[in-house]
Amino acid sequence: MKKICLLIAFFILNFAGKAEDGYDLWLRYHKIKDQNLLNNYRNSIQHVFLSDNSPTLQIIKTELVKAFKGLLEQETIFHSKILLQHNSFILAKHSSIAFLKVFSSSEMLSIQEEGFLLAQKIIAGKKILFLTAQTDRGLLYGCFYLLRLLQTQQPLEKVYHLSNPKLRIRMLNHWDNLNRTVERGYAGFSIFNWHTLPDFTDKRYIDYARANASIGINAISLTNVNANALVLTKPYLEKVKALADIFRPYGIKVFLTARFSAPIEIGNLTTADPLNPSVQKWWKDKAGEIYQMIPDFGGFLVKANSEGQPGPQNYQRNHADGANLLAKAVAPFRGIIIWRAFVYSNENPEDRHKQAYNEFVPLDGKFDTNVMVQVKNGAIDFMPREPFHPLFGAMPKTPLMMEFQLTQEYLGQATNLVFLAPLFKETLESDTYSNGPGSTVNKVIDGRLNPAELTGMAGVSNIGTDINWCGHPFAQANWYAFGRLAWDAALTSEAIATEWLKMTYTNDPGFIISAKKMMLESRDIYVQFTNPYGLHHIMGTGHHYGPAPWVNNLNRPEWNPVYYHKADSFGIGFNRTVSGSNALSQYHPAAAQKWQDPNTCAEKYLLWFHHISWNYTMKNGKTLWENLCRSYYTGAENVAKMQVNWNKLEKYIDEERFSQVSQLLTIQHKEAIWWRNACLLYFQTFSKQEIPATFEKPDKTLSYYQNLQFPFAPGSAQ
Ligand code: GCW
Repeated sequence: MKKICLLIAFFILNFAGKAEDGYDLWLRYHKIKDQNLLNNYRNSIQHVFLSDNSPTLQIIKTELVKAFKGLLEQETIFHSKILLQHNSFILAKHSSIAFLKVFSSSEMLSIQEEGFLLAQKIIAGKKILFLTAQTDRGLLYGCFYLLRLLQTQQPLEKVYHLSNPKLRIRMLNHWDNLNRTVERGYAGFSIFNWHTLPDFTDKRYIDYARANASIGINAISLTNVNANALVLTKPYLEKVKALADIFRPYGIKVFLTARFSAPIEIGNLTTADPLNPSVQKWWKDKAGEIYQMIPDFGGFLVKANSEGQPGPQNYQRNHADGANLLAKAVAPFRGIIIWRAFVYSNENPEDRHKQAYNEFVPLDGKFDTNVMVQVKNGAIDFMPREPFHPLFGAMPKTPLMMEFQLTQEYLGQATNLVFLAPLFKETLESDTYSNGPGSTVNKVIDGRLNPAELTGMAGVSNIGTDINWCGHPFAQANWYAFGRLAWDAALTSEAIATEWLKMTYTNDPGFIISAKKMMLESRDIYVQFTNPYGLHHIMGTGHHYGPAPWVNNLNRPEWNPVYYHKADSFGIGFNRTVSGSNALSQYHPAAAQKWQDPNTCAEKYLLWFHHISWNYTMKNGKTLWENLCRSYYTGAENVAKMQVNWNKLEKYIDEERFSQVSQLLTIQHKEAIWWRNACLLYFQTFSKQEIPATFEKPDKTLSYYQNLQFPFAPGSAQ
């Protein structure tokens, strides 16, 4: 009995209150175990100078108290005067420490509005760690940078880090509806509780803002781009104001999605024609009303004339007319308009790949200066692998904002472990050749090629009410990676994975090496068992869950998977060369040239640009059919290997998150086999070739897979 009581006491002491449900994201402040490092940190930063005279500085103070208590198990001694007689940590805007003359004016000038400088200096034999910035926001970002150093156990000795974000707008786009469903959301309901706002402040709003600030995200669009005009009415604007007030001290601006027909729906007008003076006045008045409530309101994000959304083309006007209408309304308040280039029309028989370019390139130079055009990373739709969108590099007079998707609509949703940093990097590092070799997509968006006042990157959020925010524990890494890359796209996927793993799980190298390998390979593995060699858009209808390459009965041709893979008795793939849709002609000739010949085209894009015979000999000497089979089987085997490797990591981390990932990998493995069997059995009806005998035969029939139904799969559009 005594023994049992002791055991229970031991359990309570050690584990009580330490449930690892993932809620803390990467902001976990668990005690540092390395004693030397711990002593060193304790000694360096126990004394802190910080004047908490603004809401942001108070947030910094609260964060430091929490972090130092957790990481160092040490109370922080705050000082209201700068004391140089202790080792200490001084956080101050440059204007308040300039008299110390520790930094040169050129150093200070190189810190931009949101940047910071963290540097250790020895003054009179004492180690003084300075964090300085031009703004409180800069200090907040610097504070999270310092905490990251501690969490990832980096030395503070001689630290010198001057950092400025490379993009001005680093934004999450929520596709959250007012009824709290989330379009393409796989992590529960919307975290924005419109019913209890504005009077009830959910703690989640604060934790959400903290998490965003910790990775430099400074803008949020709260609502779905398939917009509901109601959010622009007074009662909803009061709720939006409540959120904006919470987010402001975290450096976050709020944007809303504007439904183009709002003047009709909530304004009693009979038209939304952008050239109509009453419509113009309506938007001006609406902007005035919003800015009176939310003086730093960011502006509007707009999806127009796309997938049934209203827009200027309903009135025979173009996208620039539409964007400029709104731009003029918010311009007096320094607001901006983010106008999406994701457009395609069912009346247009042209390859969907080409439609955005055709509509937008002629408008280059016609947008007001406070308009950005937001372009998805690829021309189709956030596919597991896409070549970069031909609009990048083709609109030199228009600031283009990158749109990535964090929510894994086409990448296994929340049941698959897929780390997206390699996908983001692949696009950002692609060469558009627009201004000669080396004109990467990244240089297009960060204004290095054509200087732009407005620069930005948006990520479609993967956040919901699930206790761990993102559904899959590793999906948090995609939110994290997005913020880090929006701040600095030069970071490597490996560096980001390492940081995230250390902060989220443990610094133990035994865990890091293996888990990192798994993350870095995961996107390629996903491509192998779903969309090899440039196949795309062959997923299930509506919910986009699982494979359905056979679907051919949807109203719009370009919604059908058969439109994209074009499998027939000859072969498979979409011919986008000059003998086909010629989408290749939209790329700079130097970029197009790399892809136009199937014999030299990178095999990862082969079926994206070419219709290829089943018997075509690929680089490894095997036929396309054999390689397709090999890819689907290898992909599924690789998921099995991920399972084995993950199971070896049990000893390093908490049972709760270990088991969640382990169970999800089991689902992922089943899904990989499903994709493999369904796709190969279906494509086999065209190739008329056997799956090589070395591979186990699918244990179900094609019709079994074709009959699977998922009426309640999450995330479907409403
Ligand atoms: O990927 C598609 C999604 C739609 C989405 C659309 C878009 C918000 O399936 O759900 O609508 O893209 O980006 O507008």
